[in-house]
Amino acid sequence: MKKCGYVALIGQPNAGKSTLMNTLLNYDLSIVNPKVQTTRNKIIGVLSEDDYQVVFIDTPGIFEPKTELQRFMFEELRSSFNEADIILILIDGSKFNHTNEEKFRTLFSKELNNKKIIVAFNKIDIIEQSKTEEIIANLKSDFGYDTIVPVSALIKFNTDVLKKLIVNSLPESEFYFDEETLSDKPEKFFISEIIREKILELYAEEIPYSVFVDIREFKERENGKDYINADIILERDSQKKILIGRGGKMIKILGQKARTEIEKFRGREVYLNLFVKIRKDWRKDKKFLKENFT
Ligand SMILES: Nc1nc2c(ncn2[C@@H]2O[C@H](COP(=O)(O)OP(=O)(O)OP(=O)(O)O)[C@@H](O)[C@H]2O)c(=O)[nH]1
Ligand SMILES: [Mg+2]
Repeated sequence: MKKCGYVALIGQPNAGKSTLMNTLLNYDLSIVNPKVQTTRNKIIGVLSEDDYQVVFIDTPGIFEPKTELQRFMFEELRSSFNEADIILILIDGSKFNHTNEEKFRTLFSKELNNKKIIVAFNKIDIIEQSKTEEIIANLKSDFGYDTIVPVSALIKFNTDVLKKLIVNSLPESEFYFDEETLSDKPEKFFISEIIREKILELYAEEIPYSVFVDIREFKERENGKDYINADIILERDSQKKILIGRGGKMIKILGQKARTEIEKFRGREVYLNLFVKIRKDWRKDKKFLKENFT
């Protein structure tokens, strides 16, 4: 009998959930960035081998939602618990905080009840070994975790051991997805994420948080380059100025970087047109969020 199951990656913002999913998939599916709250949606990544299929769910690292957008992200996280056969809790060992971990356990005590839990203790490449051992011992005694695997998602250390453990814990089941399937999200979603990733890299502070990328047109053309029109939606006029830059310098760099990455992802050339628009305070706008996020 084959094995198949859903594995939700859950953890504090910046713990390395998306990095770990990409490492386990051996494919850069989910965007990664040093800024917190990079991931906004739950993103499924499917790993298929001959006799097993792991359906990872990357989730947003958000536990105390404040804006409407964050409430949406929190719902994405909460619903992932129900879908999961295994909860993979990711802890950023370099910033371990006992109080936060306790809050997380309390917040999701119901959802965690009766679930198979595996803990990945991440970023051990930048932690002293004695410190790692000390925190792991505390995690075992304070929270009753019995399976804790020290890893580095970034340098791919011990991640094979973690993968084996996950596979061993999968329920027996037929595959849920075709073996060629990588994700449940359409290509348009990943194109918008690539543009957002480049914005996260190029701009400081508030811009990445205030941006929403809408792929308005995506034409695949057999005898020519693919054609993509994307709206970059911001919250205020002042942000538009910054995004475009003096004489359009910044948006040109953004366009080039995004296009190169999209071409890598698509394996073919594309025309990419970017349009900057304002939708005042969209992060607080329930109607906008409903239309664009669900
Ligand atoms: N040194 C080190 N850095 C890591 C490791 N794993 C992830 N990072 C870095 O941590 C930062 C956050 O990684 P992400 O994968 O985006 O974290 P996340 O948990 O998905 O974050 P959110 O989506 O914002 O909740 C990035 O700069 C990664 O390169 C690791 O094992 N070691
Ligand atoms: Mg993430």
